[in-house]
Amino acid sequence: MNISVVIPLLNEQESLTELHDWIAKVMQSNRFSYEIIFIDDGSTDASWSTIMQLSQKDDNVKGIRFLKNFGKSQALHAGFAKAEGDVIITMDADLQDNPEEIPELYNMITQDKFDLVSGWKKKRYDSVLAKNLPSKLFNWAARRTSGVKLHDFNCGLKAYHSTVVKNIDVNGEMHRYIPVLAKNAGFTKIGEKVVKHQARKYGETKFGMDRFINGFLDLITIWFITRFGKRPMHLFGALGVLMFAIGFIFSAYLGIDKLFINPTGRLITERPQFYIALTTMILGSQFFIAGFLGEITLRNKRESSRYLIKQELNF
Ligand SMILES: Nc1nc2c(ncn2[C@@H]2O[C@H](COP(=O)(O)OP(=O)(O)O)[C@@H](O)[C@H]2O)c(=O)[nH]1
Ligand SMILES: [Mg+2]
Repeated sequence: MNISVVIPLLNEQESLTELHDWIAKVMQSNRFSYEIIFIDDGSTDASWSTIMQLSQKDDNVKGIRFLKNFGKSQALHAGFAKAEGDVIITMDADLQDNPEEIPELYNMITQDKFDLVSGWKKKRYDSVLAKNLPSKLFNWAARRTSGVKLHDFNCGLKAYHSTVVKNIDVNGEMHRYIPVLAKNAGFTKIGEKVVKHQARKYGETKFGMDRFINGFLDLITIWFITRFGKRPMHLFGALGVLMFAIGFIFSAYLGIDKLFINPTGRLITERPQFYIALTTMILGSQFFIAGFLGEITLRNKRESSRYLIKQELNF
């Protein structure tokens, strides 16, 4: 199969039929073999019954329905696990992403050998204050911390080689950072394509300002995991040793001073150095323990998730 279109959605009943017909038209005129996987993430409107109707009419339509709302990342994960195409395309269900982009994206993956191509909504049709400005800031921060040079991390329209989606683990709220996850897993040929964007036709946006706060927190997590996820002791151990050393120097100074230089001076507990020594030594040992625990947790992880094999010969 050429293409799997993976569409996570929440309460998009008005858009689904139109979206399906549009995708089907593009696929047929390009003679692609394809499937469309709708993942209904606990919609409370008629989205699921629409998907059922579509799947009765059209064998290429597949549906996954979650018991309740688990979030976009989980929906993508479920879709990726089931996808059978050589190229996986993700897109939003709200008709803001344009299916006409699919053939070009497909060529970029199959002919230009990109691992991943991300859409870039260069000209956006969303509100400036609520979406465009925060989004610029967000993308700038994401570029700086992750080293992945994309203009638009959040774009729902993306294309992947199937090995990419089968080998990355999208969880939590990490759907915004799939390119970063892919890069960390060793898929470095990451491209970008300017895509057409439409204003939302039906319904309303499901993501408010809180996405930017959560997004930034996720960014810190992903930065940390990228830098130290495989070697927590290098961060915590170093911090621990540094702290402990500071504390130790202060204690040594206090001890020598009290014993040999100035035995009749102030009580040790009355001196600020004592408290510095106390806190830094306690903090230092705790950092050290955090590093150890991190390392032990890592050792217990499943083997398969620690590295990915690109090729094997003669097995
Ligand atoms: N699976 C899943 N999809 C969601 C959820 N929230 C929004 N979506 C889908 O994600 C896509 C983008 O959402 P939208 O509200 O249009 O975000 P915007 O375009 O950034 O304003 C749409 O297809 C939504 O149906 C969710 O909680 N779970
Ligand atoms: Mg939208």
